[in-house]
Amino acid sequence: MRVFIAGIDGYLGWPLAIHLSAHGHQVAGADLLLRRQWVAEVGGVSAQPIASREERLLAFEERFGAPLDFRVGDLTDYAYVKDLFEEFQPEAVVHLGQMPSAPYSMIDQAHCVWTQQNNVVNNLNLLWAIKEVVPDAHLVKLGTMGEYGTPNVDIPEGFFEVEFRGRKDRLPFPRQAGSWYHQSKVHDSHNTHFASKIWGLRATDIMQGVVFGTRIAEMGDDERLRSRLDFDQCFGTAINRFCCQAVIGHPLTLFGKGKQKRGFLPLTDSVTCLRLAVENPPEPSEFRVFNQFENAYTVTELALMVREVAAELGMPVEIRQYDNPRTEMEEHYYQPDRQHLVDLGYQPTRDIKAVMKQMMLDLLDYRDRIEAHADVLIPDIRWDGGRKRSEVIG
Ligand code: USQ
Repeated sequence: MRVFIAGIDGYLGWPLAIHLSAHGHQVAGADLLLRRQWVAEVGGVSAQPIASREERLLAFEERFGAPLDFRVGDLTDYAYVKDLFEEFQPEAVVHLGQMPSAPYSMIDQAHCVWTQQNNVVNNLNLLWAIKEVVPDAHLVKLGTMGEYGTPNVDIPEGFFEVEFRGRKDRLPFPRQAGSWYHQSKVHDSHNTHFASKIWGLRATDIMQGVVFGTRIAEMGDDERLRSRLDFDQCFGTAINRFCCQAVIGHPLTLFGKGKQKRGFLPLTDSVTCLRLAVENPPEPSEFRVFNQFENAYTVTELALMVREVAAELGMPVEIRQYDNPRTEMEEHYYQPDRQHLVDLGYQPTRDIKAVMKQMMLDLLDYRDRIEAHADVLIPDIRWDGGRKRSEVIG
């Protein structure tokens, strides 16, 4: 299948390009390489060094025997997107090309507005380009489990049956996002649903949990094919940060009580699920929602697992509570469904400690790099728009 990846240079986009190519799909993609800039802007660095675009393309061609069509360009420029689609004629479009960090979107007015402008506009451009150029193509849109927030009831996959004043309907499940970034994804869900209704578009909205991992099997041992792995307060997510902290003996940073519960999944599960969505398109006019995660864990459960695996590798590490820079519930009910992908053949990786072990073994080679940037491990971006470094509270 001809698959276009918007955001092909990112944490998910690059591994997905490799995974889809290894499964015989013809891949093309675009990226403005902004992730590299954002991480530098917040003082971070990828723990495992990532190759330049040119080196990645060389390594890709050596591995797959054919070049990868990876362009540098801005998805908020509609003429650019339309031209690309006219040339490539995608059958599926996977949209991963957005600003993905909650803290980054909370820095100040400029970062909030930029995040929403970039994310909402580029999704609208992809929707319009599909409508005008390849109306039968399927949009696989990366959203987030964070769109739902943490309601005190079970979370279905996008829709639920409601009975109100004696009448029944199937309605979108409420979205109660927790950051300006997560809100941008809520706007995208609404816009994508609307486009699918009025234009008959095929769309899958992926509510993905927090991804972790340093590699997928198809990367082999070629370091130029490796994914990035961030650990700063904006682009480093919980398990990735904990593994980086463990290898340098820095305390694992639980925010607040540490009883926040989220869905998590290994990088390899993420690319597998995206491929399953691509290979099993919905009908025209169908807007379907997949909740995509391996399992739900509290951050304390994850920190305990990371500590246990680190100890097995001879690296003792403490777990500490820091005052929470975010406004979020620190203890709550959390029971999301996750059936649609399983129905398509998703078999979740069960041994996530084995993934953590692989991550720490990979990261051990880059201890010095992580240590040299250790100050980015303590958050200071506050949800009230201020800046204050978190302190140890327990
Ligand atoms: N947390 C800690 N310690 C840390 C880092 C995070 O306790 O050092 C806590 C946070 O307070 C939060 C939870 O872990 O309660 C998850 O935070 P995160 O930074 O791992 O992930 P989040 O900000 O929610 O965002 C990430 C990705 C985003 C994606 C989202 C999926 O950056 O692109 O949409 O995960 S989800 O969380 O399901 O919304």
